[in-house]
Amino acid sequence: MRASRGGGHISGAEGIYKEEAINDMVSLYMERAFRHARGEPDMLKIKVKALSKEPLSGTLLDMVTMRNAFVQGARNAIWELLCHIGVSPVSISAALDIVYKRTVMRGASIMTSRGGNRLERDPERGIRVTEMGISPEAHDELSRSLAVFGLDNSTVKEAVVLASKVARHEDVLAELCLSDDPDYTTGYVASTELGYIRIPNIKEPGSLSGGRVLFVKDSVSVEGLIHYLEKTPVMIDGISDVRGEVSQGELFSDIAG
Ligand code: WAQ
Ligand code: MG
Repeated sequence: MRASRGGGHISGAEGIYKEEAINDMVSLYMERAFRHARGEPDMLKIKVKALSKEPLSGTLLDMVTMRNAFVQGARNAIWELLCHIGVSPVSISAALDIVYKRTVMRGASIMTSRGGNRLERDPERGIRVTEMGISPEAHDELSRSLAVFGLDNSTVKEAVVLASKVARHEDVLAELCLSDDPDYTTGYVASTELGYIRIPNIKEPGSLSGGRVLFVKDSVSVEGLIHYLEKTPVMIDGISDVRGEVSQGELFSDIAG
């Protein structure tokens, strides 16, 4: 689903569903688009497409929430986490400019981890990750784990499924995400190595900025990566560890250890 107003991005969503669930999903997506905090769309597109091949299987990233009260603390944590993963200062700085900018892209930017070069063909649009889903069994297990922390909602579940598909590709080192929803101020840094790290207060309430940056190896074959992100179905069928909130000290000592 994609909703826009005057060509500007309002809302988007995608998933893999059983045929009998499609009607319900289409209504849910429409409801979501027409009640979006970014405003009322003047165009809504829904595409329903049969999978062209059997999905690859994937496992969810481990999840944890970092305790954080201020935007500056979030920015510092993003620097530390991405540096640890091996992303260069030029790339981190360029990525922060993208996700904190007021105008949002519909998709993600693909950035080389060392050089900070953007590889998406259309830098205004970005690359939309599609064809990812979660099996009903893994979904129910994830819901139960998240419910313990009051996090059993579609925003969190869709984000971790997307991040798990992205991280699964060997050329992806990390992902940075800020919701573009003015009311949603939690973002994340994700990587195979560190898992999915939720960062509260990553932006000020009311802020219209948001975005995603995928940090890739400088040697990436970009056509292959884009094909994977847009056209290779991945079904998450294994769930991982879900932890609650931990202090930054605890998190960074776990990472160092
Ligand atoms: N593929 C690539 N980029 C996307 C996609 C996609 N499928 N969906 C969204 N984006 C980009 C786009 O630039 C949006 O402006 C930006 O990401 C944010 O999208 O654990 O809600 O759908 O509490 O607003 C993360 C935290 C929430 C969840 C993410 O993103 C949690 C979120 P949004
Ligand atoms: Mg949004």
